[in-house]
Amino acid sequence: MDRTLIILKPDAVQRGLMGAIISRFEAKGLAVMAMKMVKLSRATTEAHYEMHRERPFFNSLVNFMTSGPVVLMVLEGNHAVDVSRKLIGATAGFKAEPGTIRGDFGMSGANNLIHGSDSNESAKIEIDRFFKPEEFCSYEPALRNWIYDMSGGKPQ
Ligand code: IDP
Ligand code: MG
Repeated sequence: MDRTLIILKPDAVQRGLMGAIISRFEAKGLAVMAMKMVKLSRATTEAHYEMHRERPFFNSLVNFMTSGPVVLMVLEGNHAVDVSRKLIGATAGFKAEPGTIRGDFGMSGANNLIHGSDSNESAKIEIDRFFKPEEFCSYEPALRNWIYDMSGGKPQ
């Protein structure tokens, strides 16, 4: 199964949207394998958004991401990265399609509620950045055999 790193940003926490957002991933069939609420340090946030360092919004992005608690989650499922990015929607709330998380809950291109890894490679780096191995709960999600056809040994 594939994994992705999700961050519920400070606006999602402050606006009371944690439950509504997490519900969408659960209902879709992605399994929560690790989750915690933390306040990010500037250093960790800068590393996470290093590819945007030269962009004009970099400083305000780091200020925003460190302005309050966030919720970090690791989601697991077949094609977890692509499926999550589709549920999340386009970067700016005013452009994101209705039905997506950003399209339904936000207006802003900066305060856009949620981060999701954009490839399997970045998911691995981001999961290792934010979670220690012992923070994962080892369990077999009970609904897996109903969410997927597992008769061939791998999810279909
Ligand atoms: P993504 O989160 O959809 O992958 P990226 O382009 O990787 O979008 O940008 C990272 C984050 O930086 C966005 O989620 C958003 O919070 C912020 N951001 C992106 N573009 C802008 C902008 O034009 N103005 C202000 N903030 C932006
Ligand atoms: Mg991105």
